[in-house]
Amino acid sequence: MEDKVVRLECTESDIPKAVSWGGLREWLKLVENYDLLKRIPAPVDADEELGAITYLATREESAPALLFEKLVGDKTNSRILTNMLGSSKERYALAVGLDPQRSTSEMIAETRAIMKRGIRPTKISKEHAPVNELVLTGDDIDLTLFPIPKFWPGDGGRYIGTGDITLTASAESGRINVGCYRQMLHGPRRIGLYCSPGKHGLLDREGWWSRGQSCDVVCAYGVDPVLFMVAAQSFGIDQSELDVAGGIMGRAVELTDANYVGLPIPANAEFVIEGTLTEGDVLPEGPLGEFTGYYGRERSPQPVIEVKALHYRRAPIFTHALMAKYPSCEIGAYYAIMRSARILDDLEKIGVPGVVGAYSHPAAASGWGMVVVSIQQKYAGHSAQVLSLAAQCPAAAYYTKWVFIVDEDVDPTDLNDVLWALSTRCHPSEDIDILRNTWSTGLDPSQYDPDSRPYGSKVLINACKPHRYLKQFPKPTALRRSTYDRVANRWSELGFERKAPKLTSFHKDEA
Ligand SMILES: Cc1cc2nc3c(=O)[nH]c(=O)nc-3n(C[C@H](O)[C@H](O)[C@H](O)COP(=O)(O)O)c2cc1C
Ligand SMILES: [Mn+2]
Repeated sequence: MEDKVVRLECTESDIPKAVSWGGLREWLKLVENYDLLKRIPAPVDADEELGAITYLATREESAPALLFEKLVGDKTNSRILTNMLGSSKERYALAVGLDPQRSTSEMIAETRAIMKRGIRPTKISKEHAPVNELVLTGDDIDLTLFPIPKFWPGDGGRYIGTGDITLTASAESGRINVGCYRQMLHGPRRIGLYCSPGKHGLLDREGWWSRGQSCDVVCAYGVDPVLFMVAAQSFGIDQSELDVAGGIMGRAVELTDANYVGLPIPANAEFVIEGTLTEGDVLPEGPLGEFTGYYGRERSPQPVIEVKALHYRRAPIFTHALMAKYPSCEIGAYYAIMRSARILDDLEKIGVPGVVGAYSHPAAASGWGMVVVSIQQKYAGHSAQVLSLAAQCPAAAYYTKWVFIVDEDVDPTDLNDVLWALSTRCHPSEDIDILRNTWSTGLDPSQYDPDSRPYGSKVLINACKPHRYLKQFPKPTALRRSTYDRVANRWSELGFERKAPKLTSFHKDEA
């Protein structure tokens, strides 16, 4: 059973100075040592079969990362990694250097600390960059030779970019952005790039286009888990995800000079392209099976990357992210932990007191659908205040439909606990409010017609004990501390294999 201690703070000694691994291949060895990687040597077709195997193997939460070592018809010795992080909080912990045994709440507290560090990237010489093992330019490049998957039967094509990172620079400030945007392969040197409105990669390219210039891009399709995680997480428009990744790892991201574009390339990546986006150069793109468990937006014209240079390692490992219902979605445990950490940061910044924990469960459309916040109630109206603030704070506002507030004795990361609070402390006729026309996405299928989809709505559910009856509210059944200590000490004598579960609250007289 999971340790349920709820911790808001963590000490310096809880967080690592730097991660122990140096690149994707070393990280794979690390997770293999923990029995969290499965190699698949049998030949697998990248056309739907790879997607099907990934989906079936990840229908349970404990599924390992999957390294496909042989792809049907492939002559490039490429390998494909799926479910790199998925629903595994252990693999998340091993990526960011935390103890994989920690509870989800503890990981959220520790994630807050490492996400604040920020370390700028460093440059290494081209000769020392592993990604330069093989370099091709111009007509020598043919991306169609590599095994590029089509995941779902209704996907609009083969997607080279799903578990990718995409670098662009701001034409004004030079800030380098790292985003994860899907990329459909059109031909040997042509890749479609889909960025939603407001995403930094889109704003960057429009900045170049408005000056009459093409926009340089660098994309990597075999990346370490930290670069992938920060690329898929939104940070401030002026913030470089490269600095955030360095801070999380406790050491600088290593970059090297490109051959063609005015951007650096990640020196330890497996497979990197340099290219340019020119205004007006578009081709039909999409759809792609999405994190919602549905196909996303309709096929539409999207900008095309003209590929100028290719850098890769021998037997490159492509990282690919299956988008599917939980627990098969690549955006799983890591995203839930990071999003929850950022919600707690936002609430702390606002200055509201008494916040204890928060969690966006990944089964709720990759953590976007639902947020639970726990507080220690300090005054009348406190729970309603935090509930509203949580619903609209920057880290939680997008998409979220279900916002719950619970007392501090309820662990937001434990759905059983949350359902207990909902079923015993919430009085629906008093405790439910609805916000309308809120920030959402065209990918939410719940509104038909699709034109009204970007407008969402949110239910605010107060599952705290009613403040005016806090003193009289029925006491939850809880063990006497002295009895707990006595039986916990005899746990193995009683024939149980593990330690007795930790408890955080006890019978009132002795609390
Ligand atoms: C596997 C995966 C695929 C994604 N695909 C897209 C996409 O095609 N277009 C998009 O705009 N965002 C996509 N996202 C979400 C962005 O990566 C995310 O919003 C990120 O914050 C973008 O970086 P930015 O904030 O620097 O723009 C995807 C995320 C993941 C994990
Ligand atoms: Mn960004």
